[in-house]
Amino acid sequence: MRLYDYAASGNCFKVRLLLGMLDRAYERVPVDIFGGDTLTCEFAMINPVRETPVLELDSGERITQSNAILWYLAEGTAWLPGTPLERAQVAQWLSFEQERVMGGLGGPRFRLVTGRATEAEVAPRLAVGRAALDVLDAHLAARDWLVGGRPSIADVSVFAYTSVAPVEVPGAVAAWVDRVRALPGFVDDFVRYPENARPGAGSSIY
Ligand SMILES: N[C@@H](CCC(=O)N[C@@H](CS)C(=O)NCC(=O)O)C(=O)O
Repeated sequence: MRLYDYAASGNCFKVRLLLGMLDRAYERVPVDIFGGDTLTCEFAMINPVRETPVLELDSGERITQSNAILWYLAEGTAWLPGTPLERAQVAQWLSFEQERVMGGLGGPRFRLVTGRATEAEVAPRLAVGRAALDVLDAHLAARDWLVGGRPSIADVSVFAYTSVAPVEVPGAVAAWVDRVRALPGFVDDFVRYPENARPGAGSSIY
C-alpha cells in the first residue's frame, strides 16, 4: 500500500494518523505540492484533480479524497461502527469536516500562515470555523467521542484541522483534542508549511 502524501496537509495527516493507529505498514511517497509535483502529467494519471492524499493499493487501484480513504481503511475495524445509524452519523461528521472544519479552520490557517491573506480577509471563513467549533463543543460536552462510545474515523477526520485551529478552541473540544492525542498509535507528524508554500515561492494548483 502506497500513500501519495504532503506532510503539511491536514487531509494527508488524517490518513497517516489512522494508518498509525491501525498499525498498518505503507510506503509514503512525498509529493511537494508547492514544488509543482501535482502539476505533472505523471501526477494527473495518479489523481486527475491533482490533490493529495491518494492511497494506492497493492492491486494498483487508487482511492482519492481523505475521508473516502479513511472509510476504506477502517472498514471491518472498530474505527468504523457497524450499525446503519452509527455509520450514517460517521458520514455526517465526515461531510461536516469537509464543509466546515477544513473550509472554516484549515483554509484560513493555510492562508494566514503562508502569508496569503490577512486576518480581515479570512474573517468570513473563520466565522464558519468558529461556528463549527461551537457545534463540536456542544456535542462533545455530553460525550467523549463524536459517534458512539469509542473513537471512530469521525474523530480522526475532524481532529486534523481542529488540532491546528488558528483560533482558541472551546473547552470540550480542547479536552477531546487531548483525548485523541492520548490514543494508542497516535502519530505526531503534522508539520508546518515549508517556505515554498508562500505566495510566489512555488507553483501548485492554488
Ligand atoms: N477534499 C480533498 C481535499 C484534498 C486537498 O485539498 N489536498 C491539497 C493538500 S491539503 C492538495 O493536495 N493540493 C494540491 C496542490 O495544491 O497542488 C480531500 O479531503 O482529500
